[in-house]
Order: sequence, then structure tokens, then C-alpha cells
Amino acid sequence: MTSKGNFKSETKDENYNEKLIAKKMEQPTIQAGYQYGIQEIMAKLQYINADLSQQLGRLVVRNVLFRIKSAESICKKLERKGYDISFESAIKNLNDIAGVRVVCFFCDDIYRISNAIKRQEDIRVIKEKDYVKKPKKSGYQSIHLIVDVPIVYNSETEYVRVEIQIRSFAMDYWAELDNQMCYKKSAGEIENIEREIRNYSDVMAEMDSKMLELRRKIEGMVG
Ligand code: 0O2
Repeated sequence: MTSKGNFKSETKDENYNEKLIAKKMEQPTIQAGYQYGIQEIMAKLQYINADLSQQLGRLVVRNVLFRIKSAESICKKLERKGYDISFESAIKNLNDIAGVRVVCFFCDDIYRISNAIKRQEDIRVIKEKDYVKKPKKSGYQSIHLIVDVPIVYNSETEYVRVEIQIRSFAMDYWAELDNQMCYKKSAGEIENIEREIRNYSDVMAEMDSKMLELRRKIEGMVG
């Protein structure tokens, strides 16, 4: 039997798990850990960018963004993937609670940056996903590196996991608009819309390769 009182308390607890996750995410050591992981990757990227730009004599990285996933987004992702909705499950199952996104000007620089990150001896590369060579069904293109960054504290080493997304300016433009219009939204499931946005991803890839061709032509003429 469901009384009115029970019903009320059920709706009040609707976001119970999300609130628990938010509370744990707010713990100073958790926040500091993720911030540390992100800062380490940002510092490495700053150096990699300076080095590549000096070697190549041109700008390589356009911008770098970072974020710590919100409790709401953590819950939705756990739910989408069919995992338990708890902080422990998030730590165990999600690789992108801390995320850094590198956007570069040309598509060949994606691999230069990715290789430079993979050469860093102090971080562990857990997984690499190449959605540039093999775009997702949606048309999404990017390289994802899942890395573990060590934190040494009181002679103990712990690791904080960070997802690094590396993509070109054109790929990022597509992904940002897809994010607004289709990704995780019902519009993305409408057949025509799905096809249309996927076609635009091909347009972006073609633009990327034409711009690369043009840059190489100019380099051949001046260098
Ligand atoms: P948000 O809100 O951007 O963070 P893994 O656990 O590493 O094996 P995961 O995370 O399940 O794999 O999936 P995937 O597809 O490798 O990478 C996930 C992230 O890539 C997403 O995070 C998006 O940021 C981005 N992404 C993946 N597919 C698409 C797409 O079709 N369109 C757009 N715009 N972005 C995409 P979240 O957590 O889903 O979202």
C-alpha cells in the first residue's frame, strides 16, 4: 500500500545517490587529487606545446580546457552504462572524472601531441582510443588517452586518473555543435539528423586534410 506520505518521501530521495556522490566529490582530498592530476597534465602540455612550436616554427596548440565531472553528469553516465550509482562505482568504472581537452590547429599535430604524452615516463597510459583513424558511428573524431598520474605523499604513491582528449580545431567545432544538438539528446536518434551530422563530420575531416595539404605546400615553397 502506498500512502501519500510514502510517496512524498520517495520523491524527496529521488536524487539521493547524486547528493551522496556530490558530497564525496567535495571532500578536500578528492578535489585536490583531481586538481593535481589535471595540473600535472596541463604543465606537461605547456612544455610539449612550447617544444613542438619551437621545432616546427608555428603555433601547434590552439587551446586547452579542463574540467572535473559534476555529480549529476557522473550519475547520468553510470546509469547510461548500467553501473551501480555510487561514488565507489564512479571511481572504479569511469575514466573521465578528470578531463583535459587539447585542441590543435592541424590534424597531424594530434599524433605529435599524443606521442609526446605517451613518452612521459612518470605517467601510465592505461588506454588509447583513436577515433580519428576510426571515427565513432556518430561521426565523433578525437584521440583519447586515459592516463594515471602518480601522487607521492608521505612516501606512498597513489594514482589519479585523467582522460586527455586531443583533436583538431575542425573536429572540436563539430563535437561542440554535436554536443549542443545531438549527443545524449533525442535529436541524435532521428535517422535523418543522425546522418546529416555524420556527413558534416566527413566535411570537417576533408577540410582538415585540405588545410594540411595547403600547409605542406606552403612549407615546401618557403622552406
Ligand atoms: P561529457 O559530458 O562530454 O563528459 P571509456 O570508459 O574510456 O572506455 P567512455 O568514456 O564511455 O569510454 O566513452 P568514449 O566514447 O570513449 O568517450 C567519452 C567522451 O568522449 C564523452 O564523454 C564525450 O566527451 C566524448 N564523446 C564521445 N562520443 C561523442 C559523440 O558522439 N559526440 C560528442 N560531441 N562527444 C562525444 P561523456 O561523459 O559521454 O560526456
